[in-house]
Amino acid sequence: MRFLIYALVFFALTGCVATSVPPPAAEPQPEIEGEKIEERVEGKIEEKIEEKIEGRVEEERKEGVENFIGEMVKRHGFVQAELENILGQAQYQEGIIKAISQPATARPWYAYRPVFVTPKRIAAGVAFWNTNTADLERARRNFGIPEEIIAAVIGVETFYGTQNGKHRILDSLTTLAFNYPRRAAFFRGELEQYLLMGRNQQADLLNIRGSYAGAIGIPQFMPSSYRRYAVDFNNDGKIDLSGSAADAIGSVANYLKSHGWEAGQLIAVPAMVNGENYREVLYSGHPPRHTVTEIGQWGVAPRWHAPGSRLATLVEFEMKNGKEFWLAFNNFHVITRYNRSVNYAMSVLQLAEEIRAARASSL
Ligand SMILES: [Ca+2]
Repeated sequence: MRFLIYALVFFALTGCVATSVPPPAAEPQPEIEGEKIEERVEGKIEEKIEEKIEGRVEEERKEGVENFIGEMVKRHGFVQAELENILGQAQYQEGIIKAISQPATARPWYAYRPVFVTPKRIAAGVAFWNTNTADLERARRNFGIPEEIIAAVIGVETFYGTQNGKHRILDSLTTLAFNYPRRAAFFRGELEQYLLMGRNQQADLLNIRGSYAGAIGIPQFMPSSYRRYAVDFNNDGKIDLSGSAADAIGSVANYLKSHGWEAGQLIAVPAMVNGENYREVLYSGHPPRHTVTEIGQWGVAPRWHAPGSRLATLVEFEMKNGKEFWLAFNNFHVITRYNRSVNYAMSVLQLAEEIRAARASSL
């Protein structure tokens, strides 16, 4: 694109010189003149290019929205005029495209941990637990998820509901569904779920806010997860993940339980490795397949006690000087269903342990 702009500027300038600028006098043209022309021409061309891009964005969007509405009417019996009204109020947000297009730089663990496991986040986690003791305890009893894990997930996601995201979900989802071809299918699916969520739960689709990627409320649920796993945990007849800490707590617990959490089981323990064969059993995003005893064949051993018959996998974390290894069990894998990164899962685990320890010593 930049090359194109320069090429156009070059041609435009030569055009100008040939038609309107008088032939060079004996004295050289003051430098400023040339710069001014260049700036003017460049500005105009950039404006034109911007207009063209804007036009294309609108065209793309119009076509996408029309098709989408047609599908929704056919598939779910929505009223066309109602969808036209809602989607007509959605606003394209350039910033959302910019945010999602940024290359995901996977931060190494030694740089990731200090962002999420901080004294502030630990203290706020203790406060969150103390404020919501009864709901957290009920969630543990009903779903088998420890209080500190639920608190830590919410702590990492939104700093306990204080940073739920400022984007209108309708703007996020429509921008990504209709102006981000790379993941259009995924975000059209989420937009579909969002509309169904609005219909079934009478949610105010125009005003729900969340992340630029469409994650909603205190636990940052995408609309598909909202519909499948969110629960009305305070029994007031509606699910409100933006305003109700109780609903958020019950929903996080239900999400983890539904993804296979095993109550009372280990999450991960530090491990040591011997030789290079350990690479064969490194975590690859699948549930653990080998027992702790079997994994010993690849030179891997737990540093803390772990039952030999438990299924485990090996996770490595990048430290400033070398690597740190952990044997991770099914429950660790379940946390990665919330967010696919092992750094994420480990930060939830370590924040949880810090919250539990800090709370215990404060009681
Ligand atoms: Ca509720």
